[in-house]
Amino acid sequence: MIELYSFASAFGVADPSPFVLKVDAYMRLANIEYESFPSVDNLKKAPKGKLPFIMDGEKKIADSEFIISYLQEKFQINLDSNLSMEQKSMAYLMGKSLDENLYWCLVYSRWAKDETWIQVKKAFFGSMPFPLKLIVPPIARKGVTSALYKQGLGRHSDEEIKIISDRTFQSLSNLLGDKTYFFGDSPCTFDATAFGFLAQFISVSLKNEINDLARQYKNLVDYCHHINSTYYN
Ligand SMILES: N[C@@H](CCC(=O)N[C@@H](CS)C(=O)NCC(=O)O)C(=O)O
Repeated sequence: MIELYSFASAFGVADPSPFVLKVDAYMRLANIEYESFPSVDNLKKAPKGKLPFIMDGEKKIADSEFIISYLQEKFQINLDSNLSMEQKSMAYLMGKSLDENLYWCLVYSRWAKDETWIQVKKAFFGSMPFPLKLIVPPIARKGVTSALYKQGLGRHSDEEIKIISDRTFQSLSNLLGDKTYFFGDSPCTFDATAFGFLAQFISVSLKNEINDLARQYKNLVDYCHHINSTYYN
């Protein structure tokens, strides 16, 4: 059976990482049996120093994109058979926009904004023994905000990051329209990515201004509810 190496459930979603949740959702949408091994210590065993990775027997595969292509190949799954070449190409680029741009808005909303940091600190570091729980969180936060700055998003103002986030949510809402899934009545590979990300803003118990922006789009909220109730119950 496929083994999924993840962080651990937090904020009311199966995993606080959109990349882990993407793979988790993909396996549910594609009806692949798997077992989860949640632990932050998995990072030490991760081939690229990031989660998720999967194990298939002795094989270790890292990175959500390569994990999904591995699973497609191994189980001969094609959730995108109804999509035209143009739709497949659009879906790939849409996924990359979430992976490479919206991801950093999420990181900013959780780690840089004080209102959410307090909750994130408690969830990620709250169980650490004293005095580590005092020492580690500010060091980790500094590392993440420095990565945000180096990536570039962290150089924008709070207002600008909210504009970028909202334009992404608005675009996703326009693309989804009144369909059940992004490309029709059945889920395709992009839905795993869309849910993996949208649930991090909409389904989580965290409250902040960026999550509030996402929650203004009723069709995106309904989309998350629908996937949660269909695949996560
Ligand atoms: N390109 C990777 C990105 C994975 C990623 O960035 N994971 C983050 C969590 S959201 C991580 O493991 N961060 C831990 C670290 O950088 O130390 C994928 O698609 O799986």
